[in-house]
Amino acid sequence: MTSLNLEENFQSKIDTEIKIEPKDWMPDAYRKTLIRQISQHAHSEIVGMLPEGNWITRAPSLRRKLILLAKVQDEGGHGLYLYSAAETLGADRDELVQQLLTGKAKYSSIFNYPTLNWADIGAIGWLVDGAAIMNQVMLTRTSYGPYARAMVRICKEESFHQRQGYEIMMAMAGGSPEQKAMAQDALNRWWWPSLMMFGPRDSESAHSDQASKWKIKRKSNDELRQQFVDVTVPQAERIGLSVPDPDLKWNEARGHNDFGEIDWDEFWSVVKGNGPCNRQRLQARIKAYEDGAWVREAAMAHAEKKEQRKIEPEAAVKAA
Ligand code: FAQ
Repeated sequence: MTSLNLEENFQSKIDTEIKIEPKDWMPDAYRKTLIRQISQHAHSEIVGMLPEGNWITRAPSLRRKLILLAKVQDEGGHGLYLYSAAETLGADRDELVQQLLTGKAKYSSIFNYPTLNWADIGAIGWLVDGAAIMNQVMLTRTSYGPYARAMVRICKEESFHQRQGYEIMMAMAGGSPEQKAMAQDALNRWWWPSLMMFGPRDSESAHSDQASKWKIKRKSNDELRQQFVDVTVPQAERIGLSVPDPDLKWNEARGHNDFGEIDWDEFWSVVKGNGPCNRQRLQARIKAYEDGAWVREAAMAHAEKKEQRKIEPEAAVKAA
């Protein structure tokens, strides 16, 4: 087939909802876009373990500690799935990790904000996982098979995460006046960064048009952001908290909430590495990578030994 035919065949599969699988022909740019997005997503899950991991030792009860431990572990698992999905496209996992550690690769802006107290753990589950699900439910229908399938399980787990966060907020909002004030303060601090998770406005989004044609994205950044606002506002009202946006107002004609302008200077500053915790997050990942060197070396030595045993079973037994 000529490259034109290959391209037409590829696009017609996408148009007729046939998933693209690892061994199928795909344009280089499709492969590159997916590796970029999936690896950024993987990095987000791994860096996303840090703000909450910080509170495992300080959870207010054994029950809360167990739940948080399980949640943070789930995020690590999501990262591993996603690195594997990127590998099916020919990406090298070590290279992807190096891109994160050297600051070359992006990860979600949200994880560069600090967790100041326990209410922040509730706010992260409710808002950050809530926003993540909104985006990831769409990705269960993305055109690349391995990414879409990974998202199905990830969404089930994220849904548990969102509920545990909302439950923390519900308990605090229904607690003492001090606890309610902590919950409100956490909502105030996490609301706008959560809206930023959906990315720049559609008019500023460099990748959206092409990603929509390839059905990598099925809803735009602004559509998902609006959906998140519409779902979350009544949840806040139900527990007696108020969303920190004076421009927030139900618009009967649109059938959606109108909401205020995001501080896009803050968004780009965080994306470019200058948020409150960017340096701290990268340092934590670099330290974890360096501290884990012996584990990688031991695993490699073990794998080599096993391989050797397969090739020369007797020599290997003697050597042992
Ligand atoms: N932060 O043209 P677009 C989670 C970058 S998982 C940093 O609109 P695109 C689970 C973008 O990469 C959260 N950078 O890009 C959890 C691009 O840069 P590039 C992560 C951002 O790809 C919960 C440039 O701006 N989820 O939270 C951000 O079409 C709790 C132009 O933007 C995913 O990664 C941002 N917020 O749309 C874990 C989902 N937004 O590459 C622990 C998969 C945009 O040109 C605890 N990703 N940028 O240098 C996606 O759906 C898409 O990549 C978007 C961005 C929607 C994020």
